[in-house]
Amino acid sequence: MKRIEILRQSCLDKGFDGFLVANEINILYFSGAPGASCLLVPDGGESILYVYGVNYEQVKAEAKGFRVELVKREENLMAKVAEHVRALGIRRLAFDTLNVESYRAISRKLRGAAKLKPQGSIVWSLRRIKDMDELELMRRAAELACEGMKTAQEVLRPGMMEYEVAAEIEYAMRNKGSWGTAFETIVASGARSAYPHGGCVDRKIQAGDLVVIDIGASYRHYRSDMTRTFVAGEPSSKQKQLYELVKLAQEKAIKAIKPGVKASDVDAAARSVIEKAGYGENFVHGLGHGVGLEVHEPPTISPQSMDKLESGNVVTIEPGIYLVGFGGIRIEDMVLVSEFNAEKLTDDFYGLEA
Ligand SMILES: [Mn+2]
Repeated sequence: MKRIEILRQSCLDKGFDGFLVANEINILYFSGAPGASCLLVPDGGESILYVYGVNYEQVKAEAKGFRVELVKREENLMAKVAEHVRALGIRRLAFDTLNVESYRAISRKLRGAAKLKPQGSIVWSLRRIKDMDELELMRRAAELACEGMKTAQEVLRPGMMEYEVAAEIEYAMRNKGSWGTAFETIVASGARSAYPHGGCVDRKIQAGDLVVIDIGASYRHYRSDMTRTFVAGEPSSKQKQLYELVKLAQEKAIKAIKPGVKASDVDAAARSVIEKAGYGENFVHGLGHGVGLEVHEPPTISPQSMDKLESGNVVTIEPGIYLVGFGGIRIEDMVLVSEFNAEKLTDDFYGLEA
């Protein structure tokens, strides 16, 4: 399997002869199947997936090209892994993340046979660059979010409850093939739209309300993330003016994207537009984040970010302005950083008026 081979090469380059993958999303990334509890990748030969009984048959059916080890209820997972590390002669074992308990358990069982070192960045250097297979799934997840958003625009009207709008969105995404939502759907209306994580409650949407809708689909474990802001009814001139400002900030940021650019510079491209208009204090979050198997993953696009954008990154660009008591406006698209430009994976449509 290609990803495993890249991991092996990265290990070799850094002087490791084995990698223990313990984070469940990382295991999914390498094995293609959810449900295993650990993945041991030696420098040659078969990689081993460790699976408890509850997921054993599913992993055996879905993960191709692995040795699948059943972990029995009375067995200790880390003791079993340590036994194999010793048997395979692994001396320098890198790992992604282990909780304190697991780290202590495996160290105790290894009794010095192998040195353990955290190297989560090796996995992230792979996961942040999406391969062709991943991009296909991410495009699909993005399309499904667009389907949900189109539905939101069609159904939204004063008098609806926030949860009713969410139900229509989720039904539409599911009905088109989404495996689930990428996260809890946000439909935040009126003054609640000023809360970036306003969720979705039993509030009746009023005429003239700003409604921030932040949704994501999931397709074959890949996620999408997209936000639009609507007004139920006629938008006011202040609502329109703020909307145009956020839209301009997003456009400036997307134009600033190219391989090698500092993520903090992309953030600044959007933030400066909002600051100049006097709303700098009201843009209360970073500009964006990577998306993939998780809805928030590296790279991070914020003023403090040390990341650089690279070809193959999929990131969100989501400026916002939030005025307590008045409401909020956010526009979020998923963007693929490619060799020459930034490609939007979510549809290029805007809908202030519902
Ligand atoms: Mn987001």
